[in-house]
Amino acid sequence: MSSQIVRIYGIPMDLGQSRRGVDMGPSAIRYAGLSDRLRALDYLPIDSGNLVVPQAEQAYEQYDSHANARYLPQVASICRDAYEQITGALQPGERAIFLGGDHTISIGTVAAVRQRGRVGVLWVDAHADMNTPETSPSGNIHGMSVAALLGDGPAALSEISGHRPALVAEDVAMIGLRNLDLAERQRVARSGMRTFTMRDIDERGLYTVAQELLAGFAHCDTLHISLDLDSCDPTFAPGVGTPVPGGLSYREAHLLMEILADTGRALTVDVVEVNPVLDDGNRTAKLAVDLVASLFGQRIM
Ligand SMILES: [Mn+2]
Repeated sequence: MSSQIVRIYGIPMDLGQSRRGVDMGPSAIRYAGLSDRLRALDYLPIDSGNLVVPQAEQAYEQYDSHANARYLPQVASICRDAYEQITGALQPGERAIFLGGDHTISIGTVAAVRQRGRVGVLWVDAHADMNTPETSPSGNIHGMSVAALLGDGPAALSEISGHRPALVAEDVAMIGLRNLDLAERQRVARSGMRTFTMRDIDERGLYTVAQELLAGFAHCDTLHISLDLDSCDPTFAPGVGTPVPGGLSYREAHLLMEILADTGRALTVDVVEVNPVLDDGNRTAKLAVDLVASLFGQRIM
């Protein structure tokens, strides 16, 4: 029996936020043994290398300080490249892993996987990434990704796939939330999307919350997991740009991935915001590899 293909794409984007080093995320995750782990699970990894992303120093020439969307033309262009490369290569039913880079990459990757049918998107994150340039306190686009996918904010971001919105609120859920701006809370509430905060997990437990979130994806063909490592507690995932205390425990994060794996429908995943410059001995990248292994079927027994 031939092994199932897993395509790997690195998108070393660091223009969507202000901490340097997240562009080294794809290398850190590869060094942590991603392909070997996939082979051990009997997959055939096919690594397409990294997309070309300009260094921030190069991109600074086109920096528009008035738009409150830092590096908007460059971020949009890279997301479009990612969208085109992924839609051109990914075959129906194939699995894929998209290595960030910051969470702006998902504007391209989610738009691409949404071409494969009704794909539910689970946003695993401490933050909602639901700002627009009008509401963002920082102008960092990594905090605008979901808003863009839902059709809000600059057209350069929201129309990557040629049709807007790339994603509808019924097809997305968020888990791990614990740090939202006021305007984001209002936008989340208006959108009607399903959210599962850390308080929900504290009160009802990860298992119950995971069953609820899966029930909400019953109408979807397959699932895409957008895994921001800042969803995990910074005590064991320190290598992220915007750590927030009180995150998913080690076992909660793995249990979520294991429950998603059991569905057999979680085919694609973003692994974003791993920053080896801020990390402690590459442990956040190693955690990322462990979580992907659980998502793709590694079991305790
Ligand atoms: Mn995020």
